[in-house]
Amino acid sequence: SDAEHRTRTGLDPESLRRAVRDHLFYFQGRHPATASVNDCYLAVAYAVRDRLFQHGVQSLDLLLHRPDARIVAYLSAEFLMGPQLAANLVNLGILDAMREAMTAFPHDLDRLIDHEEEPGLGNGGLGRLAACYLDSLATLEVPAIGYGIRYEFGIFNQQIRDGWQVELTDKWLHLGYPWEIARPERAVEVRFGGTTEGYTDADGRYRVRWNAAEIVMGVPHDTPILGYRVKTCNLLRLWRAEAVQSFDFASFNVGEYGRAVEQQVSTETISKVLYPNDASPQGKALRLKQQYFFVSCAIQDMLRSHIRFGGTPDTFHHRWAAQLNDTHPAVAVPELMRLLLDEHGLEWDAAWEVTQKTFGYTNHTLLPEALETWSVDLFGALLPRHLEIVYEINRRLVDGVRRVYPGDEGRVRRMSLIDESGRRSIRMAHLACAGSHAVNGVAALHTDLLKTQVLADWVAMRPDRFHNVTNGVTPRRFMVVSNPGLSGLITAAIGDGWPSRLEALRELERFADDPDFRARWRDVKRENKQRLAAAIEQRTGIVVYPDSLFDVQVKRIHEYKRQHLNVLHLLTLYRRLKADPSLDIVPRTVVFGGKAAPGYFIAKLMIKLVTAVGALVNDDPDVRGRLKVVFFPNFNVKVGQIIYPAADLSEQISTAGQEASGTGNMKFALNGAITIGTLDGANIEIRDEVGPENFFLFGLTADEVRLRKAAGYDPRAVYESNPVLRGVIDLIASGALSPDDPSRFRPLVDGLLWHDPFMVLADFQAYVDCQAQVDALWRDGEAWTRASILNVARMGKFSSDRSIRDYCERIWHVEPVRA
Ligand code: 26Q
Repeated sequence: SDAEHRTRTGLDPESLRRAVRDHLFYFQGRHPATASVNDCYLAVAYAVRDRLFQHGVQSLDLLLHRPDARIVAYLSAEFLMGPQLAANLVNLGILDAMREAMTAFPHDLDRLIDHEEEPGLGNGGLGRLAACYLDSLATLEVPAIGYGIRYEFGIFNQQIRDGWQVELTDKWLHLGYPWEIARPERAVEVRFGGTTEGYTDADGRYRVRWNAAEIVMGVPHDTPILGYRVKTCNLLRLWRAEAVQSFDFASFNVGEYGRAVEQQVSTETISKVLYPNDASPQGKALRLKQQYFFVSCAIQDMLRSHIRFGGTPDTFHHRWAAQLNDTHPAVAVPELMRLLLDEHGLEWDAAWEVTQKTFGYTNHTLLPEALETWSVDLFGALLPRHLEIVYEINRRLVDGVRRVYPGDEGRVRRMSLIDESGRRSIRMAHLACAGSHAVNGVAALHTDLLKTQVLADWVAMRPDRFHNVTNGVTPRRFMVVSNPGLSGLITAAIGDGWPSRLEALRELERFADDPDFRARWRDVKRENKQRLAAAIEQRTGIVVYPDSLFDVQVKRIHEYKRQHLNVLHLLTLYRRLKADPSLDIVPRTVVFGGKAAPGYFIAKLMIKLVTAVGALVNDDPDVRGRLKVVFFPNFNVKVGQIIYPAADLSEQISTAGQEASGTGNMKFALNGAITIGTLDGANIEIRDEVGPENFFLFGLTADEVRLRKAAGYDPRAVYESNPVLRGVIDLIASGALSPDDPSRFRPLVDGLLWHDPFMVLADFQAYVDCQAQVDALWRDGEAWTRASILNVARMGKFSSDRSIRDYCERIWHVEPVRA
C-alpha cells in the first residue's frame, strides 16, 4: 500500500519527525526544546535533502547502465531558483506529512517555510526560466544538469528609503545553505591569459599549445532537482572559483605575503557577484571571466563524464545536448572546439561537426543594445587561443557566405562574427548561431521578429535551423506551492492530475457558469488578497482594502516595460477624483514591484515617481481610500509567490515588439488574474488561448510601432492634442509630486516629450480607454469571475512541461529515462 511504501522510504510523519530530531541533535548539537527557527529550518531541510539524494543516487546509477541515454546540459549564467523547502516537499508528496511531523517541535512548518531565504542567482525572467526548465526536465524524467555560477552575492536586496531604491548586498549564504553539497573532488582547472604557440607533435601534425598566465580552480556545488512525484532527481551544478594554492609560496618567501594573498583574492572575485543589469551589457573583463569560467568548467565536466562512461571525443554529441541560455555562455563554442582540437587531437571538420551538433542557442532579446559583444582586444588578452579559433570559424563562415552570395560584401560585413565598424568586437549572437544546429526565440512574435530582422541573413542561409519554443512556467511552484487555496479548489473539481498535465485545466470550463463554484473561486481570491494586504502593511505601512481591484505590475523596472504608462493612468484617475470627489469609481489598489539596475538612472527615477504618487494619493481625503498606490520592496521569487495569487489585473504593457516573451504574464493568468496588455511577446498567445473576450487588449502593434517611427513620431504633438494627457504630464512637471525638488522628474518628462522611444504617449489614450473596460467588467462581479475561471482553464499551454517537451522533440532529440 501507499502508506507502507512511505514508511519503508521514510516519508511517513513518524519517520520524518525522527529524521528531523536526529539532524537537530547529532548534526547541529541542538535540543529540540531550545532550537531556534533557523536550527529547525536547517534540520528539516537536511532531512528533506537526504530523501532527495536517495532519489538522486538512483538517477545517476541509472545512467551508468544506460550509456546510450542522452543528457541535457542547460548552460546559464543565472538560475533564479527561489525557496526550495516547500517546492521539494510538494514534489516529494510529503507537505502534509512534514506539517504533521513538525507539531512536535517549537516552530511549525509554515514558520520555517517563511523563514527560508532564497538564493537570488539571477536578474529576472531569463534566470527564472532556467529554474522552471530544471523542474520540468526532472518531472518529465529527462536526465539533465543545469550548469552555472555559484555567486557568493546574488542580485542585491532592494530597500526603499525616502521613496528611492537603495541596494544592499545579498548575503544568501550567511546562515548556511542546506540544499547543496560541495564536491571538491570533482574540481577542474580553468586558465586565462598568456600566449599560444604552434608545434609539431609526434605524428608530425601541426598543433597549438596555450601557455596560460593564470589558473583558477572551479569547485562544483550540487543541488538536487527532484521532479514532481517521480523518481528522477537531476542536478544543478554551480561552480565556485578558488585559487589553486591558498597562497603563492614564491611571493611569500620573499616576504610579500600581501601580494600572495592579493592573487588569491583576485582569483576568487570571479564567482563573487552577479551583475545586476538585465540589459545593456557593458564589456567588463570580469563578466567575460565569469562566462568563460563556468562554461569551461561545464564542458570539461561533460567531456570527462563522457569519457569515463566509455565514450570517445567524436561521439560527445551523442551523449550531450547543450543549450545556450542567451549568449552569456556562447564562449562554449570555441571552448569545445579548443578541447577537441588541442586536448583530444580531432581535426577541424570533425570537431566542428561535434560542436554544431552539441549546441542549441536560445535568444531572449531583440534590443540592439542588449546584444552582447566583446572587444577583440579584451577577448584576445583573456582567451588568446579562443580568439584564434573564433577567427578560423569566421574565415570559414565568410568563405561560405561568399560562395552562396558572390559579390555581396554588405552581407559578409553584416554576418561576420567580427563587427569591424569602430572598435573591433565579437558578436556573440553570431558566434552562437554559427556554432549551433538550432536557434530559437521564446514566443511566436519574438521568433518572427528574430527571423525577419535581427537574424534575417542567418535565416536566408540556414532556414531549417530556426525554431520557436514559447516559454512556460512550472505550475508546481506557481500554483500548487504558492496558491494552495486555488489548487485545492481545482483538485476538488477535476481531480489531482493537472499539475503534471496542465491541459487538464480545460475541464474547469464547465464550472465557469456554476454559481457555487464561482463563489468559492472568489473566496479563494479574497483570502489571497488578505494575505497580500497583510504583507503590504507589514512591509510598507500602507493599509489597502481586499475588496478593491488589485491591479499589479511586478517585473524589472525598464522603460520598455512602461511602468510610467501605468503611472500616467493612475494620475488620470487621481485627477478625475480631485475634479469630482463624489465620482463613483472602481476602488483600486495599484501594486508595483521590481528592481532597477543600479546604474539605470531613469529606472530608479521611475521608482521614486511611483512612491511619490503613493505619497500624494494614499492619504488624500478627497480620494477616501478608493485609490492606493504601493511599491512593494525587494520583488523576488518569494515575494512573487505572495503577489501572483492575489492579483485581479495583470499589467503586461510593454511596447509591442520589445518584450521577447514575458513569463510573469503566465504566472498571473494561471492564478486567475485577467491581463491588460499589448500584442507583445507571449501576451499574443495567451490571448489566443483564453479568448479575446477574456483579455483586455490595447495599443499599437509591433508593425504599427515600426511604421509610426518610420513616419516620424512626434510625442509632443500627442501631448498637445490630448488634454487629459497634458493634465497628467503637467502635474508631474509642475513639481507637485516633489515639492522638495520641483525639477526632480524633469528628465522623465523631457524624455517622454522629446524622444519617447517606447511610444508611451502614443499608447496613452488607448490604455486609459481599456482601463475603463476593466472597470466595467469589474462592476459585474459574476462576469469577472467567469473570465477569471476561463483564464485558468485555458492556460494549460503555458506549463514549462510543454516548453520542455518542445525542446526535447524538436531541438535536443532526448527521451525520458524511467526508473
Ligand atoms: C549580460 C551581460 C552583462 C551583464 C548582464 C547581462 C544580462 C543579464 C541578464 C543580460 C540580460 C539578462 C536577462 C535577460 C532576460 O531576463 N530576458 C528575459 O527573458 C525572459 C525569458 O525568456 C523573457 O520572458 C523576457 O521577455 C526577457 O526580457
